[in-house]
Amino acid sequence: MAGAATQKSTSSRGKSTAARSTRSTKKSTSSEPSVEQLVDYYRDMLVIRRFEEKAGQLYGMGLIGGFCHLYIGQEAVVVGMQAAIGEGDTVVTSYRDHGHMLATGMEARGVMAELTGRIGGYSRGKGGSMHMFSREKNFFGGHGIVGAQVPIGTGLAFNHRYRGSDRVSLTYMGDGAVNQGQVYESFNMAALWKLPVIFIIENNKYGMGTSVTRAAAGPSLAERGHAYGIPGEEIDGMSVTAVKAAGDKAVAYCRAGKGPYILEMKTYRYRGHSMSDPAKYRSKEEVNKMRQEHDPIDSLRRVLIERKVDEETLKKVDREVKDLVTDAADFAQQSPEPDVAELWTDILVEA
Ligand SMILES: Cc1ncc(C[n+]2csc(CCOP(=O)(O)OP(=O)(O)O)c2C)c(N)n1
Ligand SMILES: [Mg+2]
Repeated sequence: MAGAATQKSTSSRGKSTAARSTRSTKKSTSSEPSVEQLVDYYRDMLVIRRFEEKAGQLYGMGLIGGFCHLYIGQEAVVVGMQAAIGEGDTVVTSYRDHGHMLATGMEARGVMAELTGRIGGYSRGKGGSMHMFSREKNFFGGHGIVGAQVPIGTGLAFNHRYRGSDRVSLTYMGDGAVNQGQVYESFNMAALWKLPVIFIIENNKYGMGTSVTRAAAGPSLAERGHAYGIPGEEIDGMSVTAVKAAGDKAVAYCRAGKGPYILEMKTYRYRGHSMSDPAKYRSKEEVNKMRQEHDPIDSLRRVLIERKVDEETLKKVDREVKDLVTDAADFAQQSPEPDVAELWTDILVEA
């Protein structure tokens, strides 16, 4: 994903700009990130932030229909975790999935065109915000049923183990999803068979309008695997470097054949649950305090300046990201809607 904005793509979805795939092909190392890597993380988080802001605008203009769950505020989680994995590792998540797709290197054009229901989208305009996939980037969705992706991620880990590879499955879920029964069936099987799956709980403090403190028993979601012998850790999910370090450790554990790992990422979503959210369950002050004191992008920008990255370099990144997102939005609006005949395609695969 690094260097995204300056690369050229030759796929049908993004012929000119949006190939954002170098990150997923890079071998990650467990050492401290270099300044160059930190700039990559900054860029990658900014791509997600600006993409989501644009998606919010297009939704407001009536160009996106149906559900649309923005990831603004949570960017450090996917960017840090993606930096900890390599070629062939798989990713699956819920409906709050735009950031995950961009982080795996899927093209901004194809994601935005899917949001707007156009033929240039990853599901040819038929899946929308919650239902996109990329075998090429090992992204397995995009799932609207809360918790349903967790058995799928466990199955992907089973596949890695069955084929004798050392690949890992990143399986993301929310703080609300972690109360689902199927999550514990998955924990049991994953621990029993020592499957290489990292269960990443994105604790953004709310499941729709319900605070995690009103919905979840027990002291910590990270400890939810305790009964199965699955190690778990609470991580500062607003710090990309903390996420990367935790990801490195969990990936090494899984690759060594020791079984699953749980990472509870303490994070926060700035926008509503979806686009229609009265936001009566939390105060503006709470949101503003998070943005001002813990924003993952602003904090990394400060670190970069301390590390002597000059303002001009960062401004250049900002401009490149803006151009990438503008290009994606233009592409999405120019791409035609799917033909009616498309209703009969992609329904059944005969193997
Ligand atoms: C099985 C099921 N129950 C309820 C819903 C409705 N629903 C959609 S999102 C959501 C909240 C989930 O919250 P969380 O897991 O914390 O994820 P977040 O939205 O915060 O990313 C609910 C209850 C659903 N989609 N599926
Ligand atoms: Mg939540």
